[in-house]
Amino acid sequence: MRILINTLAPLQQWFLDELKALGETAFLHKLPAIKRAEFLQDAVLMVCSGGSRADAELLKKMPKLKLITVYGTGYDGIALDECRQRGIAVTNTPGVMKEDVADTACALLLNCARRFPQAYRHIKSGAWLKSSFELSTSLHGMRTGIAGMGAIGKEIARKLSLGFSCEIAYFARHEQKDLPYCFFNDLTKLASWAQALVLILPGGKNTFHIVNDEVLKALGPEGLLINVGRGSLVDTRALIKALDAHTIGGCGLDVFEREPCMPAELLRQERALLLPHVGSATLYSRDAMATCVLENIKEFLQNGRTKTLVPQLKESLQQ
Ligand code: 8YV
Repeated sequence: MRILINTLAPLQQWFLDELKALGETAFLHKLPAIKRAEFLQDAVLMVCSGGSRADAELLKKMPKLKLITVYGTGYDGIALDECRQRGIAVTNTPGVMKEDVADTACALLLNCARRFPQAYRHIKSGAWLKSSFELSTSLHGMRTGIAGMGAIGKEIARKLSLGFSCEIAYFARHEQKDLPYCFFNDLTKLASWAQALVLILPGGKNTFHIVNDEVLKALGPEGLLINVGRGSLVDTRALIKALDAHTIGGCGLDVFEREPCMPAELLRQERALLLPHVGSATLYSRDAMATCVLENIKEFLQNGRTKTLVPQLKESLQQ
């Protein structure tokens, strides 16, 4: 059996060994042109990562494909309509990375509010010999809006409310009545209320550039924007304009529109704290994700079912 590995993300060796024990594996980006068409023709399984693209054009070259397992939470790069039409199962790894991604969001927010990276540079540059570092903003008690209230969004809310006594409100497709937080069905209104806006919405056409000039203006000149969801959620040009004009207080970003590339204006922006998509990049989370991928593959091979089928395919695949 042939397994296509469609990711640039570093995979643990034990994970790769387990995949190799299941069949012949090949990385899409390493396949030589002479072998590519044949391998795609034969591949039955595909392992993707959260940021992988598996569009209809690629899937049409894979007539034997039966299962796509995503080594990650997001699957906005997968052509679900094509999968639904052909009965291709798609699984992801929901919830297994929630603690680490939530910790990343909290760390970005704490560092942006208290300006610890700038304070560190103040020492390193010798400036502390001449002056004290400026006063910053407390995270404690901060009005924090969370856009996206899935497993990770809930974990962010829990950590910020319990750990930093933040006042939490949220924006999502639907209100979740069991949550102890105020619900906003309008992101701009949430941004107006909030001192900080944390993004953990899924990517895709429905959320593309959902944070635009209007939302950034509503967040305001002291407002902080944190993004640990998808780079596509934010209109990057609008964000750069707001940072340069000081119409937003700062941002902490772990995801970007065209990873690993990004605009030079963002790189040199003193009030932008940037991380290279490391939210789930821990041994704990990545081992849990790999285990979930393998459980789905083995379950599928044994009885044609999966453990974590994405919700959009549950009806068509009747699982
Ligand atoms: C992935 C991500 O872990 O889970 C997601 O959707 O974007 C990341 O946290 C990364 O893409 C590796 O697969």
